[in-house]
Amino acid sequence: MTASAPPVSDAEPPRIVLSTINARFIHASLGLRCLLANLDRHGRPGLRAQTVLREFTLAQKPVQMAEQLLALKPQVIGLGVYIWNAVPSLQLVRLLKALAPEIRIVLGGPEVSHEVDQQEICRLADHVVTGWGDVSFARLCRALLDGPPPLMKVIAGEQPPLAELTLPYAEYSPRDLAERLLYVEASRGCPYRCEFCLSALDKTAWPFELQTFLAELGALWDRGARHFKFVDRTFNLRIDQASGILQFFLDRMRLPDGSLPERSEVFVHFELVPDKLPDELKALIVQFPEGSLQFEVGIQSFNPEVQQAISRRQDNQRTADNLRWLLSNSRAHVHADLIFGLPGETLESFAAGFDRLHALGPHEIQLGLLKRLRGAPIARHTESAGMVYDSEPPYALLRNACVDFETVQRFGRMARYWDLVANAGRFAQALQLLLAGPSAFAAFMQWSDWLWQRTGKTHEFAQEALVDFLFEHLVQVRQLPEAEVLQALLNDYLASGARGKPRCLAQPLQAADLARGQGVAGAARAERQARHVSQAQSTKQAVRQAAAAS
Ligand code: B12
Ligand code: SF4
Repeated sequence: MTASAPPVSDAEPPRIVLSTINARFIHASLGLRCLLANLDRHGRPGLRAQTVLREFTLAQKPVQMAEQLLALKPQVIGLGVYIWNAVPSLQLVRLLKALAPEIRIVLGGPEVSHEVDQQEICRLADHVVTGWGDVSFARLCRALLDGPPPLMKVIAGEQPPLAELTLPYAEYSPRDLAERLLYVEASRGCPYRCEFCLSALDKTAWPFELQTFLAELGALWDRGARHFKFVDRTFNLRIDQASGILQFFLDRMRLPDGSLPERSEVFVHFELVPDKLPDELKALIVQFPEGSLQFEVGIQSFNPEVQQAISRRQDNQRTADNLRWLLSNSRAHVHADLIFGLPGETLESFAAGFDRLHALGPHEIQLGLLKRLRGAPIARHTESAGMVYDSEPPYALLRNACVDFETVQRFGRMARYWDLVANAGRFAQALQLLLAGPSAFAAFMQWSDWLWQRTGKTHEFAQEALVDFLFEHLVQVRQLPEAEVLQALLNDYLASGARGKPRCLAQPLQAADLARGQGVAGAARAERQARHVSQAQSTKQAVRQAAAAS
């Protein structure tokens, strides 16, 4: 059910169902809400009221999705297809076509917007809308329901001036507002041409009219929304627009006396172009309270030759200066991305880039493996750079002329362990010991290779097991003083609030308990307080992590 339109009544089943499979429940589909919001305006009055939204997650089975969709007995099912749901979406469409071939299946979304004729899912569907769907889906539905029937199977999505679109934010339900990360967009497209990225095809960016957008944001705020992720590819492209948005949030966070709080329940996530941070933006950024602002800063590679090969324009010096500024002057959580496997990037040059980035001290470094997205211009390097990709989504690189399969696999494990040990933020002190030396990358790779040999797994590590493995590695392999290692692990473990019993910390934990002199009642009180604080923080923590996932 949505705030803007009444639900379809029991007596009158929906004629259209819009559906997609989100990565997780916390991610609400903005794309489908855009389609919903424009049905009346660009289809015909009354279409919105004949439509319902059904979102699934990757944890659900396609057969159950099919059951739920078919129970609605619609005439048209529109399905949003993305790289993360390409496989279950194909299974779902197969089931729907086998069970109810009379239902018109319309596909849309980035995964089916390119290489249409090479995809089984597109062959099975009745229609595929490529690119933007806001206007074209509405028109197609009108034609499917009222006639005359459309002649074309594949329809190039029309991109109207943004002012002609109805914004989708009233389509967020009260439950979306309370429990999910709200995606919002102040602009579409990107003027840059980084060849690994689908937005490279846009060639330019178009802003939504600022006051109209802020009015919608204000309405969301008034309904209680506090967690926002901007999907703008380049938030700081237009400084006047970015300033207006930052000012919007600052104004709403102010206390009655006009000051800003030290901490805030508000959470806003933006993607930044790293080499563009004028003073006007800095002056606003510094005012944001702790925990309220998160920036995703795409670095991808610090190697100028690689940047040139993939047409990425980036001033490395200015990027480093801006990151340093953000980390030392603002309270924003900074999350920086690197991509492994770009054409011309060797393990050594990637390591140098990682070390350079790590030295700047971002809160998180996201280590991604290159993927060949359908339609992305990087395909032009496939032969010349010896790129071999997995043929299954997400089409990850398997090897290229610079890195062999074994190295790619090593990197994949390292990235996974990096998430567990570094990005999870539970080993601040132990990480310093682990990464010490001339190259943080080499040090972490050594630990990663060791942990893989020792355990043969990359998942299902309890925190306590990681503590014991870190102890073993730091003392036996790195030969660090046992007392120093234990102290670091103990401090990290206590700070994390975990309550288990890592073997290596059995004695120190007992001693710490005694030293704190906590009686049974004191310990129980402390635990209750900890539980209370952690419940209050958990929603925001989940939102922060979901926003950082990319
Ligand atoms: C939010 C998001 C995610 C979320 C998931 C959200 C969810 N719902 O579950 C998370 C963070 C999990 C995620 C992960 C990844 N993502 Co992502 N993500 C996005 C992001 C930032 C926003 C999507 C959005 O809301 N856009 C705004 C809406 C308005 O646009 P839209 O969704 O494209 O919808 C329009 C059209 O596509 C179309 N449309 C959509 N659905 C339908 C349905 C029908 C019936 C019709 C007719 C039309 C239609 O009409 C809509 C309105 O015009 C986009 C970038 C971007 N700014 O779009 C990338 C993007 C979708 N992601 C991308 C990629 C590559 C990834 C990753 C592989 C990245 C990685 N880690 O390497 C992973 C997936 C990992 C995996 N396991 O496979 C690519 C898409 C590739 C693809 N073919 O799908 C994008 C486009 C980024 C890019 N520029 O390259 N992502
Ligand atoms: S990586 Fe970022 S800057 Fe480059 S084209 Fe994609 S969205 Fe634009």
